[in-house]
Amino acid sequence: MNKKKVALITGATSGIGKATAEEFAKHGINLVLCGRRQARLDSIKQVLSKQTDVHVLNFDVRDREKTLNAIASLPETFKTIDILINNAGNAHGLDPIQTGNLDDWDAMMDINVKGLLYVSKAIIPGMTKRQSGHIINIGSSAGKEVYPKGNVYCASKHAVVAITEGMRIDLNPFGIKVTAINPGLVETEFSQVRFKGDSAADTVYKGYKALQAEDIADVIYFAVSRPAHVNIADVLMFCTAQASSTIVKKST
Ligand code: NDP
Ligand code: 8X3
Repeated sequence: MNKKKVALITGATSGIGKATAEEFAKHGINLVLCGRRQARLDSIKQVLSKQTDVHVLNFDVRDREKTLNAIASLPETFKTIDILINNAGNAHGLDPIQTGNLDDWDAMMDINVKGLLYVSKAIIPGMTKRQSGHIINIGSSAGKEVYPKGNVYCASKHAVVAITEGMRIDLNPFGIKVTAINPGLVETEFSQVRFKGDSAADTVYKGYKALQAEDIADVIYFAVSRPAHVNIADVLMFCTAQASSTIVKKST
């Protein structure tokens, strides 16, 4: 019998990460779920443990030591990470560069870029040693094009796309698959975080049907369930109403 795979998902407490955990659980993939909101980690674990084995880790990906220590602390049964979903991240603010907020800039570069690197640093040595594994980085359409006021968020996601390509090149000798999934507008808590609870968040997904977190989870599962010789390298996903970062067909 094939051993069950283990996936580590960052940002599993909401949105795309949570939906991916649910999709993986349905397919019997064991889960290491990461995030900062312990109550959510606990309740998701309680539900998904009915379908698969679940371990939770609470750490802020900005904290290098805590990130490395949390992953090093994994119990033996969860230590072999076959699939890494680097998903934790957000936009903070939507401002022209000339009035952008330094704390927002730090948050986006520290979480979306450096946090992804810290988590990867902790996981990759096991994959290179075993000469197998699959890393999926959640980029964005914002990693493919820049839109007004997107400046630093777009930079962070362009960095994710570049890091993904770099990983695919450097990890090629080890037979490790590396994938970037780049969604456009997805209806999650993303805009509540970006607009810090401001009512501006309420209008982002109005007047059209945005992608849902489950749509991204479907594609992530598709990527991880391909045969050994197939790597889905890079996916750009939009809802039907969206043609680019700035063109969205909305009802009036
Ligand atoms: P959500 O806000 O719903 O989820 C973000 C997740 O990231 C949460 O689980 C949150 O968990 C975690 N997270 C945020 N900051 C940190 C941190 N410092 N340390 C650890 N975990 C953190 O948004 P989405 O699901 O939409 O976003 C997931 C990914 O998808 C992000 O990388 C985002 O950039 C990307 N994306 C989103 C799109 C969208 O339109 N929604 C489109 C394209 C890409 P907790 O707060 O518990 O730590
Ligand atoms: C999230 C999509 O268009 O809000 O990465 O930047 S967008």
